[in-house]
Amino acid sequence: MSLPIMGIKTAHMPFSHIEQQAQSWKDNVLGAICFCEPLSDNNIAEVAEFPTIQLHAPILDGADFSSEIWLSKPVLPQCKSLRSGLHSAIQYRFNDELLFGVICVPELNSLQSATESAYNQIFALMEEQDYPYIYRFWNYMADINGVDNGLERYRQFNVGRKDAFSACDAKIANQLPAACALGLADGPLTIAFLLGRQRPVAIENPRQINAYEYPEEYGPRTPSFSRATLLHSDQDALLFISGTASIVGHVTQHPLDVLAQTRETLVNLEAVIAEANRMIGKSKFNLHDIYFRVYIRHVADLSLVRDEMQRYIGGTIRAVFVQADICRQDLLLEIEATAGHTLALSSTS
Ligand code: 3EB
Repeated sequence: MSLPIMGIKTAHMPFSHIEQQAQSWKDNVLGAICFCEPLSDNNIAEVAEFPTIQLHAPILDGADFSSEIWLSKPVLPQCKSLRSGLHSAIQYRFNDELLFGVICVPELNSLQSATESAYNQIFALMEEQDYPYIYRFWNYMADINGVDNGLERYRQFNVGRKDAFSACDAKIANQLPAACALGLADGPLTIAFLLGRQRPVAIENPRQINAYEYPEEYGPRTPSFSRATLLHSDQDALLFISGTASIVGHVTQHPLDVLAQTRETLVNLEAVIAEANRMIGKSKFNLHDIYFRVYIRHVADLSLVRDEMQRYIGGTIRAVFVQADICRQDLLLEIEATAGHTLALSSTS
């Protein structure tokens, strides 16, 4: 049996703290997903030594957790240091097990073609650098509920993404990574992603129709994502939970009731967590020991959502609350989460 030789972990902090970290810490950073509003003067995405997406979204609460940093965790001293690369518009950083990348694509013709182009570039990088598995996609776009070119923009995104997947070899085309897709006030299509060489397990939610099987009323192509991806070794497990909303079956529940949507979303999160625990055969994951990112459509709903989460979960919750638009007009919030936080990966060689 192979020993774990490398690992991954996350850190959360306010945006302004990243720069102040020691060089030895920065050397292990694969990449970062940062929320800041107002957009900070120091545009870290341009100067950082690691791939970073800097998202222009109002932080409503939890600024201490507003930047998510993915770090490699060397297990043995002989682990090689991280290296960086560029591929088309992608900036990436990698070791022998993991690759974190970011890409921003301006909309020259349509959001649909920008999306297809972004995903084609990511899939080409996967082939070129031989990181065959996708663990997580984070997708951000302007005006997600707007309509142009005759189709709602989120639906255009789904067409571009699905068409890029379909054009790939089955090895990529059949994958259903964890994902989120949110609307921001402005900015280009911005995507962060994490790839690796260990096969993840795709988790679905028994309360929900699988997103890739949604009926046609939600658009001409289905969304290519699973409810969570699970990475596990003998010692450890890491769970990436996709953006989760108040959907049962394929139908939005409680369209005008943010409290009821919050509860329904938490029940969905619990269902996804229960599936992950079932898969690894123990109750490793729960709603307490988890990092949440909560996207809220209407700023005024913050205290209702936050207090309901607090009441439902109890204890101290680790969460950042940001204003963003959700991909269905009737959804008032979406919650994503990472659980496990650290993982020792087994050697693949
Ligand atoms: C849903 O369950 C809500 O298109 O990548 C959640 C997570 C949602 C990911 C995506 C969309 C996506 O359908 C929306």
